[in-house]
Amino acid sequence: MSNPTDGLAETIAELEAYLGTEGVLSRPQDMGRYRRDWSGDYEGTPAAVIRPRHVSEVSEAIKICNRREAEIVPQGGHTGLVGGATADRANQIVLSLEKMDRIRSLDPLGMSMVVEAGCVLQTAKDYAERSGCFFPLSLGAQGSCQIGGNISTNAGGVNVLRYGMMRSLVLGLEAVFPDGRIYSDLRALRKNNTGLDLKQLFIGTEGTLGIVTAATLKLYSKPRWVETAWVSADNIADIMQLFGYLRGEAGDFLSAFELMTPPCLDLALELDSGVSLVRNEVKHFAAHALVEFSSSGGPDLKPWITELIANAFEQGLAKAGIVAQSASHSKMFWRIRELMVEAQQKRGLHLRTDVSVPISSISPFIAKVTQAVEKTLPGSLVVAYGHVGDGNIHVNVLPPEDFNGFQGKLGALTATINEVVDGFDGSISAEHGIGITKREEFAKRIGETHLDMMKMIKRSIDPKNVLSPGRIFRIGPNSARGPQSVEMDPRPE
Ligand code: FAD
Ligand code: LAC
Ligand code: ZN
Repeated sequence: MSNPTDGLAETIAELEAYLGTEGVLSRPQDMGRYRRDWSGDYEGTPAAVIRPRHVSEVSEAIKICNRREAEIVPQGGHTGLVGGATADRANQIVLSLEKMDRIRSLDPLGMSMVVEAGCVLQTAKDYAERSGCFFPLSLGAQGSCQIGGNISTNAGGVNVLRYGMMRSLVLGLEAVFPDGRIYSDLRALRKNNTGLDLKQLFIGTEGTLGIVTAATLKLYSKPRWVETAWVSADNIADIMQLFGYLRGEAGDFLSAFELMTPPCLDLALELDSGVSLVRNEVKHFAAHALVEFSSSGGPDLKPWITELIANAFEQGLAKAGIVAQSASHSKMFWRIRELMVEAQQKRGLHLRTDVSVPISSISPFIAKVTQAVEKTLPGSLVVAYGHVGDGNIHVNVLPPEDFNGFQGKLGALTATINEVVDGFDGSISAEHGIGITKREEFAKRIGETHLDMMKMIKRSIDPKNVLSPGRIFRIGPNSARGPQSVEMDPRPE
């Protein structure tokens, strides 16, 4: 068995000869943003960063790495929250997709667009909009994350309720297998039942089975009417009743339903004092929902939505509420949602989780998990929020003030939260994936058959375990290259 660092310099030299010096960065001082992720929780200097410009270059580069058994970690916008895109060993080569960022085509009648993996999500969304269409994936990181990263993590976001996760937005895919073979089926077919749907191998598998290089994305009609409302209630149970009511009445017009709890507003205020306008009006309430309704045609939604919200007041489900009266008003609501995430990042080390439970269990789940966390670490702050219309809650934990031992508590807090999730038959990862962070907790829960099958697929596609090694699960002693030599400490999500 070869030593993983044997021949690394030769590998990099061969990559340089093929990709040119522009295509290969090997000096640590040139690697800033490739070394450190958005959260700042993950940092690792790779042996090199390669930046292919074309699928053929990706293919050739992978062949070189595979032949020499050099480990590759694909990287998009580096906004993933489970440590998957950061080199965790010094011998790894980061493969950045950023130079493959073209929008190849858009078909307004077929409602599809072909986009390269390195295209930033916001750029793809803007392009679709300029063409009179709509690409619905929407998340706080959309200004930085890339289509390839969204596909590899099967990203969710705030409009899943109406449009589904990334998996349901991918019609076709181009990707490179670990042996360098190119899989290309970018046909924009809505129906195609011809055997194994190979593109699914690459969606949500976090770069472990191949590198996504381009995709045909499903577009929708551009929303013509978008109404946004902020609704506050006495408790989370009422907010969930409100969800049931609005979903029943508004059906498909309901495009987002986000829960926020009081700490979320306080956090947003830390970054923007303008937010106090909203906060002061609603600060006495224990639960808030940011609700969006949209339609691509038909009559103006506002009178109807205003009536629905008024009915919710009459039923006692809402205690304070504002239907946005202008685009800037609605922007302010969404800004609170974004700022509260940013403010947590600025606070430094904290625990991020990304769990789901059945929608009907959300209220008791949040009550129970909050109690359990407070018992595990008295004085900590639970920040519960998220896409409750999909049963997906981020139960984050901020350390008590002036507390220095938080790193040492992360394992216990994660275990506490996940145990409560288990009690509700939930999932420990609803949208961010497993990466490295959740690997051990995932391993505790996965069934033997499921794990065996995943390993079998990984071994048959990547027998040398060169691609994204150690992400999602470890390949054990049966692997061609033996067990991984470095054990990672679980880090915060
Ligand atoms: P990266 O972080 O670069 O990579 C993520 C994983 O995919 C890694 O394992 C990497 O190796 C692999 N990968 C990347 N590109 C490729 C490729 N081309 N081929 C193969 N593998 C690849 N997620 C949600 O689901 N919903 C949210 O609402 C949401 N909100 C967020 C808000 C903020 C502020 C932040 C920072 C993150 C949020 N996320 C959310 C996390 C989310 O997973 C990412 O933002 C996004 O999908 C990752 O894209 P990326 O390009 O940054 O990928
Ligand atoms: C969110 C991300 C963190 O929903 O998933 O804010
Ligand atoms: Zn989320």
